Amino acid sequence: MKALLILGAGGFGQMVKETAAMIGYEQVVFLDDAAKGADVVGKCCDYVIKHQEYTTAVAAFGNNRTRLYWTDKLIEEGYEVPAIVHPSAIISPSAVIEPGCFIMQRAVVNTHTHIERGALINSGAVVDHDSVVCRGAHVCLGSIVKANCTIEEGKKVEAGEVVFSTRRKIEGADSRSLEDAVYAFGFGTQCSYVKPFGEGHINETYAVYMPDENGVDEPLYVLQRVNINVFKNPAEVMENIFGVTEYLRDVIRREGGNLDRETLSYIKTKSGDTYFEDDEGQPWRCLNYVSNSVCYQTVERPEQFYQSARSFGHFLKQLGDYPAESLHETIPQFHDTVKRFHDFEAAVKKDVKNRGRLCRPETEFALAREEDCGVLMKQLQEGILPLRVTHNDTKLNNILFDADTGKGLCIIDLDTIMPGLAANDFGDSIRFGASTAEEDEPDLDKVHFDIHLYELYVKGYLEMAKDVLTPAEIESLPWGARLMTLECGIRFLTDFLQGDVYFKTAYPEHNLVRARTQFRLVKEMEEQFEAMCEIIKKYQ
Ligand code: GN1
Ligand code: MG
Repeated sequence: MKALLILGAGGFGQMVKETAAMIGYEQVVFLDDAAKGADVVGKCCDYVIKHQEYTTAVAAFGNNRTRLYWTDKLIEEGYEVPAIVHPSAIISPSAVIEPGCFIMQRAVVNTHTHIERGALINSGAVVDHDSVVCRGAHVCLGSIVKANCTIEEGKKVEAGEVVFSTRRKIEGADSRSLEDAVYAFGFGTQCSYVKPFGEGHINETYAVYMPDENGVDEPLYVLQRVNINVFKNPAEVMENIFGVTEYLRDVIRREGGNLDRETLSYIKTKSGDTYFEDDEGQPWRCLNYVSNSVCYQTVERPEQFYQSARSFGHFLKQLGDYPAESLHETIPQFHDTVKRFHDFEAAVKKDVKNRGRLCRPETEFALAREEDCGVLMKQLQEGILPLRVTHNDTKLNNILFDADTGKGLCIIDLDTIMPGLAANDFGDSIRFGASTAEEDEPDLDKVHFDIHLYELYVKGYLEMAKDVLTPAEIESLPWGARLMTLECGIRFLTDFLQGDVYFKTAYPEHNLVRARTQFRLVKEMEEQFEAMCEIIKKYQ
């Protein structure tokens, strides 16, 4: 006969007795120091001697400390101490229920919860997923313990009370905004730490580390605070990005490619928004970290540059049929070189920081090239060049390479995807990658335009994009290189004059140093322009 010895014959003990009968105990008796009755077979201290008669016992006291004390005594004595679960309670198969617990009528114990020994989940209470109810705690009638909570040992959650999870401190999340963002995207419980990541000049980027199946911390997501000085309408930026990346997924699926690695994949907040706005009104977004990939600041091996050309050419092709008119212009007139020139002129005139005197030769260099600035804009206005879906920031460091194969893998930094000129995307790649030095190399003797790298890029780019581009577009490519480099130099110099309000800088002349490298490249491209055009013809 299945028998149960219950310590405590008070009101709660009686509830446990009824429940025990419902779950198959044929004989139920009590030990109690005060209560009398036919089913009270002794005092609590008789539990040792009663072990000869009964093998199974529980401690059913409403008082938390007493219940836990006697539960431990029974376990120590060698009793089998079951958890008593009412048949109407709903327990997730993944929940862990330790010995000596009581889960009463219509309680709900949800996924991945842990109910430690001697805890009591009373009638109608809910313990939501991933919560822990520690030893001897009592979750009272009709109360709610929300997801990811910990109810401390011996604590009582009052009837009808609602418990919200408290946050744990996340290493590396030094600002409130970053911590809020980690929680907004639902990483609060699993995140091990966050760490600054990437080399962009505009946004603030962090990698989010979490344990993998083996418990080793790996970067799994990327969190980015979008710079609203630059991107005034983050909702539109994100609409573009979701539209394009989801479209690319379909293209990659059709191509038989790897959906997780060949395009970025963005994640919505827990409330389903494309980005999270922190208390300061700053937008945060989240994307998948592309594993086993590398990013280069300069061309280390020519092959890399060739691969990047193929990737950007391929990107243009993949988005060939994307409805360009559905894209928002996230930064109006972004590569309108004529407008950039006028902004520069205005900055020279105002000279708000009195820095004009520090950059006379550079200013002269730019002012002498007003006419050049209009070359491609004019062809666009005349309908000679078409608008396409372009990336508009095709630096080498906006591509991830596969760490094993060295092949171009994934185009990143999609904030400026807008309708634009193919020549500008081509040109921006040349500006950054066909240089022998980094964008901010202070020693100009090291900065040269490398026409061999240029040729390699032309080859790779046209291999992929030749059939899509019109003859006029192909012919416009060398101008794209000159003008994107000139434009970028003008932008750096403008920002220098305005007091470094746009690009992130590490020291006061940083933008001036950057402008100088760009103008050095422009000068060398001008000197070799004929050869640049000949190379295009060779691969056309
Ligand atoms: C900026 O964010 P990042 O570093 O990839 C800039 C580009 C410039 C580039 C110069 C939105 O790109 O236009 O060419 O710096 N992006 C924006 O390195 O202005
Ligand atoms: Mg970037």
